[in-house]
Amino acid sequence: MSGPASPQLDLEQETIGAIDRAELLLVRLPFVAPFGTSVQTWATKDALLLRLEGSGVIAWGECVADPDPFYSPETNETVRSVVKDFLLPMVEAGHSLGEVLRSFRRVRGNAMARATVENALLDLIAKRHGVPLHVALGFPCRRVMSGISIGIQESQEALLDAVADAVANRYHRVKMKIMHGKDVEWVAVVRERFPDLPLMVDANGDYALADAAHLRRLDAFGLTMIEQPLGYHDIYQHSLLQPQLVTPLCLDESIHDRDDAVAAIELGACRVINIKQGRVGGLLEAVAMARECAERSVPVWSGGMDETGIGRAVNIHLQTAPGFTLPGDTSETRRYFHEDIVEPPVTLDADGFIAVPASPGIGVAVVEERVARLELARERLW
Ligand code: OSB
Ligand code: MG
Repeated sequence: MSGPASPQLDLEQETIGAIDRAELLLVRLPFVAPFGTSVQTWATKDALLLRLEGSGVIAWGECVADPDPFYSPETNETVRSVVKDFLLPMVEAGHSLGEVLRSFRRVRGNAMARATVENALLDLIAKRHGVPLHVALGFPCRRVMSGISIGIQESQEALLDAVADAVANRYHRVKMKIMHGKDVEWVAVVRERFPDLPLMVDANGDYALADAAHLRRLDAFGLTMIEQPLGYHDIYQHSLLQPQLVTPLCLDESIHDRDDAVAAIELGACRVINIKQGRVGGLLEAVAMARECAERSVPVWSGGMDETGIGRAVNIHLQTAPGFTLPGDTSETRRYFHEDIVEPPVTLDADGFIAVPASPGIGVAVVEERVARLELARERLW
């Protein structure tokens, strides 16, 4: 939404207001095709959703955790427990958002749990003001770049087909997952067929520093970056690997907050950062992290966690913030789900861009009848 300049909200000062009902729901959406990484293959998206209802507004927060701790130590079950027993009890109607988020700092780690609640509160506040999230955050609308994350494939032919499809749909860049045994040769065949494609790889921590010579072979392919080659919470060893490579490193799993991002940059552990709002504790930390990175001339992009339309919309609003200068992992809904729980689905325009939803809050409508059909569990907390 562009139009006349909207009065910028002072989000910190916004009071939470009455919440009449709070529920946690677990929904299961089958993926169009299983999504494989070096750490796990997921056949369904099991999303934990926080639904808040207050003063005639319904707000949603989507947790980006998985049922398992294979990408992140947090799981849907740990998030459920932390939201229910610690975070939601800190949300008081008379408090400001700033006060609530300050009390959340007492909860160590558990960033995905904090993000679930924070994002739902931001949706609530934005909807109460009748403005889309990006306006509530203070950012003008801009079209968002698209990017696709192609999972580990059974064969090089299947990989080439998937890349060809992404190119035909005008995605701005392609990321392919790699792992031991499916790396250098697999990148080589893609690069040979698509010499000019902006291409990157993501290893999800499958390598060790001892693999440096092997990883150096990737320098031949002009990749835009190599994402998280080493351990899932390492920064130091990445700082030893980066000088051995021409290709920029990008950190994902290792970065939990602004301090991690600054440490990684200052130590030379990476030259790009993947910001997943869920992994870093919510939209506001993600925006602040992007600003810190921009001040250090480090480009960032918005990662994805195969979110339903709720989290996908949040990621799109996030990319209106300064610093998001690279295409992220935001791709069309139809690549993940035959039927999503929101309308409308994310689509690409003729130039491969994504429009920012213009309706209040997350800006997409949750179809509650579909949620009810797909739900595995529902628990009323308030
Ligand atoms: O490492 O970025 C990752 C999905 C699940 C867990 C980890 C990752 C991913 C993706 C998919 O790469 C991003 C997306 O398409 O949403
Ligand atoms: Mg990643």
